[in-house]
Amino acid sequence: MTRAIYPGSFDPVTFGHIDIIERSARIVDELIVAVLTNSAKNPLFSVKERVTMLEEVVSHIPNVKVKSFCGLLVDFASQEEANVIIRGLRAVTDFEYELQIAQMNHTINNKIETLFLTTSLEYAYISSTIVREISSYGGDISHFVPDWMINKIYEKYKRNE
Ligand code: COD
Repeated sequence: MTRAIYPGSFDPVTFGHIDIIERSARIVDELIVAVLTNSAKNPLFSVKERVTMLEEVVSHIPNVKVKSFCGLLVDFASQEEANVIIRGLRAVTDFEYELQIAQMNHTINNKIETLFLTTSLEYAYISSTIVREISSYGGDISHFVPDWMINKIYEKYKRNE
């Protein structure tokens, strides 16, 4: 049985992430989408909010669970008895960063492999950073996130005004 972890910040989850989740859930037996809690970034959504949004997003996929983790990713993977880490690749810039992390994780625990899925063309340009930037100016984010998330994102900026 293959159990995989798809880790990330997911602040917020986008169509790019959802595409990677749906495609990797078809490849592995069990997928755990894992939200990092010890991020240095100043997040827009709390970890609890991100987990709740992800749970909504994956509710139609039976072999996917959502969890949060702190500490090292490889330690969390071992704890969950997962031997695969899924990552999405958009561009060469992603590749350089991802290669370094994958090699480092494999050095720390050589039982864990990183599997890269290339982004679908229609989502290649989407990032959580771009969604936060555009929504902070009240711009249209309907091409990047599910409809039910749009007001939740705008609300965050209204509260911060
Ligand atoms: N299309 C395809 N893939 C996408 C898209 C898109 N449009 N957008 C994002 N993705 C992919 C990203 O490339 C990434 O693979 C994944 O989705 C999650 O992206 P983010 O931005 O939400 O999450 P990251 O990259 O900030 O997550 C970083 C981790 C939390 C995984 C990393 O910091 C980590 O493992 N930290 C734990 C501590 C640790 O073990 N450190 C050692 C490794 S740095």
